[in-house]
Amino acid sequence: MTTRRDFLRLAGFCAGAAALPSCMRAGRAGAAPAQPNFVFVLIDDMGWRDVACYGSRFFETPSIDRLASQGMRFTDGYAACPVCSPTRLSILTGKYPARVHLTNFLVGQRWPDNSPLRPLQWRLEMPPEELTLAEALRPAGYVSACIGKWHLNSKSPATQPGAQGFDVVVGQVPNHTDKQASGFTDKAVEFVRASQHRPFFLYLAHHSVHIPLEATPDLIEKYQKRIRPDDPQNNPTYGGMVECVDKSVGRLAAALDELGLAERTVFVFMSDNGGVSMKEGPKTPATSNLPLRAGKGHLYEGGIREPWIVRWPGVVKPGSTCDVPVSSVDFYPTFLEVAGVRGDPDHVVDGESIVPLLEQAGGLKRDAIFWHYPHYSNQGGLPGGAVRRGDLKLIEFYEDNRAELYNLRDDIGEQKNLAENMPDKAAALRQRLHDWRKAVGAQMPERNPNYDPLKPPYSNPKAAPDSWQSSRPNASELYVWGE
Ligand SMILES: [Ca+2]
Repeated sequence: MTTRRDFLRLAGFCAGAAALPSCMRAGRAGAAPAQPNFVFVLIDDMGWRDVACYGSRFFETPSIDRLASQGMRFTDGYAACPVCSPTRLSILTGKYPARVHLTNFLVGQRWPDNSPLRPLQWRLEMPPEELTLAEALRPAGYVSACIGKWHLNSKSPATQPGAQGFDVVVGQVPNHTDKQASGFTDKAVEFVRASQHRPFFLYLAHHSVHIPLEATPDLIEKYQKRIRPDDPQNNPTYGGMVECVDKSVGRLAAALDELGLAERTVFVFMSDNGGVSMKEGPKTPATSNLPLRAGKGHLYEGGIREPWIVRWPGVVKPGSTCDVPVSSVDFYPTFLEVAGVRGDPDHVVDGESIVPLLEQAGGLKRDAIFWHYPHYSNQGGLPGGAVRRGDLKLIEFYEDNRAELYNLRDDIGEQKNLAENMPDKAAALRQRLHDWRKAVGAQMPERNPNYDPLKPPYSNPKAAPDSWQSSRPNASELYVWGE
């Protein structure tokens, strides 16, 4: 049996030796050189439609749009979770959050004290034994940087990015008025410059555009002038924040051009969960995800569908789009395939490499993707799970086991629940979801025997998130229809 150490040695040997093309991605006609670099820009809480090339008329995102025009824009790209930390875990490990029991953000859940389900204790760190992308790429000669938000650690030093394969770690940069976006970008450009002669993996995870919303007066003024009565996206402060992260993308792309690295760099842009489309602190809602329903913290499309762009010169056709559903669990196996790294056979990966989609050479083997969010979210989301197979998506709500079924092809806004019209399809998808939960060992919340439906969810209303206000939210009313 191959031990992990043997595997790492083997992987490093193969990927580092040009004389062993079978280990590499050689042989593709006109392909980019083996061992491309990876730049992964992750925005915090940016919605699917917060980018002009995804339909926004309010936000200006010329750099992200340019990236899309040079690469592939996924219309059905998903985060594996409607909140932060679990999606980050899925990117860095290729695993569904349910498998690791890291199903909620770290750490601040406000569970109602009177609810049908008892609070569920989730994993409060990414387990140190997880083999992250940075660790998997290291034996192939990659140097890795984690710049910005990590959000996967406990107090244990073993859970910090430096202990998870990242050679360069920058968690804070002082004195920046844009939630550190420009400072993180400075550091990212520095890293790229310093690493230009070897393969690198840059994971640039901005704190922006997360609340609290803040922008400079000139940017706020600029976006105030762009407000139109018929446009549900109308938050000028958030507009300034979106512009700052767009500038970051532009500066990074320019640095890659200047250093002659763009042609051999896979550049990914995405967000970790949907936009904040409901009240959550001052100056919110941040955005509207319309035509998608709801936003961050919800299993409706607004909470999980993301801007998802991959630029890979010489391989990805410029200006292409892809509507195959893909998930953040797919990056790990994709990057490993691109880098020519086989991966540790002991490391379970839930995702599937999307290289066939990037090459427009075929489809994926799997036919469904899954979500498991057994928590109440600060945005009014209810504990549930979801499965998407083809155009159909089923959401199961764990409080009462009701299911909603939507055909996203005809009904991207999830307005017409087909569960009663299509009982066979609903039952089959529900079974798929249950089978998947069992297969990954998902944790389910228990019933609360003390639940009193006549009492409010929070005995102290002030403890309730904004979106709950004083009464139990009706999920169907929780999305902002552009008022
Ligand atoms: Ca987030």
